[in-house]
Amino acid sequence: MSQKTFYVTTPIYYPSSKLHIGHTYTTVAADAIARYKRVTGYDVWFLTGTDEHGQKIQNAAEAQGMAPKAFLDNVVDEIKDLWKTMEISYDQFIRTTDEEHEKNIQGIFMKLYEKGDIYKGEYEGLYCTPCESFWTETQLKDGKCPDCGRPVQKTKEEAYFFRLSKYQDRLLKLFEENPDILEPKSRINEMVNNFIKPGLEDLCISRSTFDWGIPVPLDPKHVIYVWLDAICNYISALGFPEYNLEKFDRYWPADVQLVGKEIVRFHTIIWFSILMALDIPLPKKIFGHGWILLEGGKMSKSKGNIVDPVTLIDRYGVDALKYFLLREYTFGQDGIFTNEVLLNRLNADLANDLGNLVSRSLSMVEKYRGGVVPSAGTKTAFDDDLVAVATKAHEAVDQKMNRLDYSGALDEIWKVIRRTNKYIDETMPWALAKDAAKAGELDSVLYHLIESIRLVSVLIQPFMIHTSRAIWEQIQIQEGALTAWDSCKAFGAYPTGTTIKKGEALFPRIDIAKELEA
Ligand code: ME8
Repeated sequence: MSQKTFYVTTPIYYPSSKLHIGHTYTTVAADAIARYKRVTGYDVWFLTGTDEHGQKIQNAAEAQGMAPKAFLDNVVDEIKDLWKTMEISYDQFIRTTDEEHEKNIQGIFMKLYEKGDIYKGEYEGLYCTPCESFWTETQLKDGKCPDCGRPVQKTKEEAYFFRLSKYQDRLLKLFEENPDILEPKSRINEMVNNFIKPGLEDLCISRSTFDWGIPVPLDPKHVIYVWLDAICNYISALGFPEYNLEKFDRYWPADVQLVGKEIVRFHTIIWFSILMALDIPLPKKIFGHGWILLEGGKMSKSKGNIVDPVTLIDRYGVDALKYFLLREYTFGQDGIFTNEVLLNRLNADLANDLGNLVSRSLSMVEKYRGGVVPSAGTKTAFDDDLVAVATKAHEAVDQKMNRLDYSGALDEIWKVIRRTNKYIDETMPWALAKDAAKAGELDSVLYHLIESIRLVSVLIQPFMIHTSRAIWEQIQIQEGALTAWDSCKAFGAYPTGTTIKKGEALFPRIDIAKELEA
């Protein structure tokens, strides 16, 4: 039987400057689902990349006095370094300046043109460069771009258009018949009522007042509109329509495409219409997650109020940042970032719950059994409940992950961690150690602690692979059967007689008052 496939994508980010934690949020979420699907047996393709054409990038390069490509190479290297530091397990990093992508986009343009879905006309309207979006007078909010609130420029130029209006009825029908295609569901109403029902206008898909883009085939004084170029990356990366259709056939349609809520419009109305025009299947799901906001509003590079992931990683570690992003915020909703929220979450869940569990359990194995994990010995009154909680977690995690409820999935794992900590309080191994008659019970407690820790280390691997590996090193197991996802379904696989190797604290406690002063 051929292996099940899973294709997940992130938006391709603008490398106009450094990325902030908003971008890391989407990428960390994509990484977690990709890792989760891999450990549960799927052949995964995880695509990310950079959106490198358009006026905004050209302006950013000019502001630095650099040629666009040289400017981009530097920023893209930084982005790749960031993903490497964060152990982002992408399978492909697409740059829209890749030669293969440029050829594929021209191929897509020609297919749409030959179908009669592209025509030449004149564009007169308003343009928001930071969003690379076209607007009409009536769509503006207080005379400014309705998405970002910044000024728009009047543009008038000969241009090519895509017959978006032709797809209006099919889009309405699609959302009616297939509501699972866009989540959260509230975004469907927004698309239908705010954009589709009021009437879709044909989309301008070329620009001729600057030249940093992919030339329109047959008419190279025009460049292809950056959103058409960018949105098609998800199929061009798979080789559509020019190269390697084997890869396209294998992974398309995408299982889930993660995007921030502000670009759902592009990823449904425009993206779906283009796919309909190309006669290829639509992705199974677009998930438009919420924004991470600062107290003063949305993070934005131009406002300067960005939170730098590198600073957070340097101070607290990669897994702390990943955990925080996925645990703190409900994926479909907005949430506010503050240092207090971050530090309290790290101390409570990572230093206290997980870090302490590992460190005190391993200390007790060292102290009471010379570092050798005993076999389970004499059952205590609390063993059965611990085993029940620990072994049923994976099912709940599966359910939540399949709904992209990251926070819920982590909460299920933390139930095991908290239950295990409670087990220490209940069994009081320090008291058992004082009574020679209780040696069998102490053995049981120590074994149950280490086995519970193993289960937790397996369950957290989609989210915090670095920590999983650190735990595997400390409890001395190799990646393989003992770290396999299915090994969480039962208790007792940890090999007795193993000598553990206690290491440094996984998550040192943060002195919050001192940290906030710094
Ligand atoms: O829009 N909270 O690129 P971009 C949550 N190139 N997510 C955030 C965020 C925040 N505060 N800020 C950014 C573009 N993001 C286009 C995409 S795709 C064909 C082209 C994340 O660099 C979120 O995923 O502006 C958002 O949609 C994306 O970064 C925007 O990145």
